[in-house]
Amino acid sequence: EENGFILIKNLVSEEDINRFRSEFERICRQEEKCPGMVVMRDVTIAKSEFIPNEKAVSKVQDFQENPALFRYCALPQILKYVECFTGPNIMAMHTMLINKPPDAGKKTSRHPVHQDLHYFPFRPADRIVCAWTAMEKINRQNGCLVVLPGTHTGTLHEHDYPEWEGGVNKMYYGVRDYDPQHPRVHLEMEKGDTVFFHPLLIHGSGMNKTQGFRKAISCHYASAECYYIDVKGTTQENAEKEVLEIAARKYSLDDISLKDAFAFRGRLVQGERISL
Ligand SMILES: O=C(O)CCC(=O)C(=O)O
Repeated sequence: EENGFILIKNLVSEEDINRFRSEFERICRQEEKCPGMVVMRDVTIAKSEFIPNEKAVSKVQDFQENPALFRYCALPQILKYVECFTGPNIMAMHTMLINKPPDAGKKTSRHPVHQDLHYFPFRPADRIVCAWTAMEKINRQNGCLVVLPGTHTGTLHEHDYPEWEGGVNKMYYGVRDYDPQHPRVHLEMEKGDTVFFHPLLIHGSGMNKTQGFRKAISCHYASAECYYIDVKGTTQENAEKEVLEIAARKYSLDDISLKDAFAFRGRLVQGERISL
């Protein structure tokens, strides 16, 4: 209520985290492919020669068709907290495994501060929550999450690509106008610790100054009673445009909306599928 986030220690078992890690490694080695899953590379390695290992992959997104990773989204101990925000009918709307690479010296491993609601064409915001679990010890050295407590009580801000000299990763929009003096909290976490946060909370993550690949797994949930909105004519239009360009390029889909993209990848994890 007050801060817009809550951190629960030791919520996901070592055994589960190790399973997610080995499945991620299989995906990197291209031993596992599944429909809809997006495998992304960091902007600094995107154009380099392809090496099929974890060094080439910065993020795996939309793993709803991969049972080993999607298991995370249905873990009962996670849903117990999620239900406090969504109520009993729960949809998993967006999934990610983030493999933040060692920074190549251009600071591109940072994630600019943003509000996740910028990407979502559904409401109300208070019925949406993100779960983000550390897959190893995560601290300021390897680029932990940084949050601006209390910002979830504000409105959705305009987002754009930050003008960073070294370049910015695809879809890493940053919030345009926020108070740089606002207090910040760095969320240092141990393997298995999980933070739940509001989609309006301004947050990002720092540079990875280590040689390791910092891993976290995450899912955005929404109440199945949420409703879709049309983002045309709103500040979210830039995100929609880019998602639709990708859909057209990758899947030759050219008459869809952001709503269709979410309706297609959303999966029920508890209760009844209602309007999402
Ligand atoms: O894991 C990270 O570094 C930040 C993830 C994040 O904020 C996001 O993808 O929205």
